[in-house]
Amino acid sequence: MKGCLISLEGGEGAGKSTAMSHLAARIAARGVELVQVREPGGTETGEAIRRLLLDPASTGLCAETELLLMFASRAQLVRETVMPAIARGAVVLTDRFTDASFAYQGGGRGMDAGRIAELERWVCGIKPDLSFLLDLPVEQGLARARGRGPSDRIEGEADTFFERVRTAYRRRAAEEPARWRVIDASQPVDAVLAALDIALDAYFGAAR
Ligand code: Z5A
Repeated sequence: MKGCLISLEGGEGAGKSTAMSHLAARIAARGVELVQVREPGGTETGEAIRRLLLDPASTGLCAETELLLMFASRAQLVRETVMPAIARGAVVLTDRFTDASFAYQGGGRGMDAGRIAELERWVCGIKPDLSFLLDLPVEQGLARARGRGPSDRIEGEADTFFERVRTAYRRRAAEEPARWRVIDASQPVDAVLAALDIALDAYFGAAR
């Protein structure tokens, strides 16, 4: 099988942590090389950028700086890890990718989508082959996420910010239905994982 990039996206409290572990186990069980990464982060440089981005003490970051730091982390990850792994035939599973910039910085912060698309072409150069969107009402997701402990800098945003993030994610999924699988993340965990299995099996079945 050819190497590929699979991304997992969703708003706050969507259940990405559980879904990531499950997807990783299912992919590895197919006997392929699995490379698991996260954004922002995933490299030494990227993890340093992540700390800066998520630290609630980073109060003065303007939207442009936030966007460029997301792409700085991504540039490093793509060159250091993602491209080499795909080239040797691995499946790369990432916890968020460029769609998160369209959703959070584009939808949430109101930054121009055309500018983000330019960065995507220039800095990144690749798109996921398959993207999962764990979708659920913002209120339900925030109730789950806020039960987890102190918020990071972005989690501390207002509910209206996360409504815009959700709208942007859903719009992207509707615009590219061949790439996206939208999963109803308001369901019990078992039902979410079963829906992921069906979509993943169908993808690998078709790619074989
Ligand atoms: N960001 C950005 O702005 N721009 C970008 O380009 C990129 C990222 C790449 C990264 O934070 C932040 O960076 C993120 C977007 C922004 N901002 N925020 N806010 P992160 O990676 O540390 O965190 P996260 O991505 O927001 O979420 P997470 O912690 O990895 O996962 P989650 O989906 O929010 O939730 P969870 O921890 O998996 O689950 C939350 C709780 O719900 C937990 O107690 C679970 O047990 C429970 N849960 C999970 N599933 C269920 C179901 N089905 N039913 C009931 N309860 C459940």
